[in-house]
Amino acid sequence: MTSRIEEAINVLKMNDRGDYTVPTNRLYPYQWNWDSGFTALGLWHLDKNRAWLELASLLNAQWKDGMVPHIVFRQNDPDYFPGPGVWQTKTSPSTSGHSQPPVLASIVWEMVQMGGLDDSNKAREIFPDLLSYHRWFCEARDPKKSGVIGIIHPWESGRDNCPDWDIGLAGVDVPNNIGEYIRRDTVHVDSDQRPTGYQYDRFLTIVNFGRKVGWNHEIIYNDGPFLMADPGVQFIFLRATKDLLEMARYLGQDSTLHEIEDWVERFEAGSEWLWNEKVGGYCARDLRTGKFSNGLTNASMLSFYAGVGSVEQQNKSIDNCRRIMKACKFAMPSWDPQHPGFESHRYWRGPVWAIMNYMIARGLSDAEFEDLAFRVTSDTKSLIEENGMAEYFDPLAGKGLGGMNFSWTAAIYLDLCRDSLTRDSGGIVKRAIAHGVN
Ligand code: 9WN
Repeated sequence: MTSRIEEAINVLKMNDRGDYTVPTNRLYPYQWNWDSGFTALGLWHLDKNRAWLELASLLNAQWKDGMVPHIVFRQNDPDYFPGPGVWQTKTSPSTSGHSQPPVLASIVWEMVQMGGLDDSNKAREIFPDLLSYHRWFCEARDPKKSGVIGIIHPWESGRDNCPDWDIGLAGVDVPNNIGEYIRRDTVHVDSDQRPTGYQYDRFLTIVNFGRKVGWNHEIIYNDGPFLMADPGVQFIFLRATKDLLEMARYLGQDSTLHEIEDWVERFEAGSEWLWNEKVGGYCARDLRTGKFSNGLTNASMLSFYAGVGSVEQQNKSIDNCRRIMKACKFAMPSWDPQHPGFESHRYWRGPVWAIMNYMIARGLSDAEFEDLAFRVTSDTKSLIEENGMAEYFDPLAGKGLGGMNFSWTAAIYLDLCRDSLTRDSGGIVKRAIAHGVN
């Protein structure tokens, strides 16, 4: 039996498609935005050039207006639906039509801090792209300058079928002819671990609207079928903007400082709109109706990662965090287990995700809740060590779910083992990198 470190290296090699990495074979045969970000972090510990190439290939698909799309389609693969023919973005390469949680600047900043001159030079090369990506978020996803990011599709949150979106999806009118499509995801994974048909009908209705208006983001923001604020994207964006600012200072990008500082101020202030006093935490909220989602998620716990909230708000979030952790064998579930709608095995309605845990643990540690940060990190390690590189995990039973041999789980595991990788006294890592471990 190979060690989990060797297995993680092998997973990244198996999913390597030259200049990008697929999340996993067959289920997700293209390049995804935040997957590539986390994968680059894992790759960095093995091969720095390959890690930078992962980010460069993603940024190669950046739209002229600055958007980094959520999927890059380099070819048409019948294993995934909806493919390029459904999105029809008319871009080269073909892509989907919206974005995903903008982790890129945070990942780049992490790589620069861990690395040397070469890494700084690579970061300097892509800095303008990262800046224009953030500018796009500010303009297209907060055109009224309210300091609140609006997502136009649950897929833009990366937490696709979370109960957070139930109120927004209830308002999406599905036309009668929407029934004429064939899902591919449920061929690869049990359907009780995936979104329902009700949700897919609405996911596609929103995509069809975007295609109809030629992916004009002004129209989509103003008149599209779905517009919600997401604590996940809000806090990941705010943290990434703060990291971009640090990086700008470090790399001497002085002319950009003022603009980035303004964004930090704007989105720190705007985050208050997501505070749900009734629940005692940050919740998703419908931007058109003002209605709150009434449950806590793993994204709610990213407030520490973004560094927002008064002492009182932080204490309330921490009380909830402790309560939720007590109710689960493994932290941090994607939906409050003591709340209706919790399903321990269904995708973003309960399971634990290694990438979310990575960010939550960093935030808790930054805010000096070290005991909680430790619990999240050690649970992540245990889940992976006991079950392998699964896409997500059951927070009660600990079982690995969804796609297996998953790139971002492998990448986070390698990052968690960064000290052993550096030591590599038995040369296991070097051998695994050179030959693979089949
Ligand atoms: C839709 C690739 C992606 C992740 C998302 C995750 C899932 C896609 C899907 O897989 O979404 O984008 O088809 O289910 O929810 O976070 O980036 O791993």
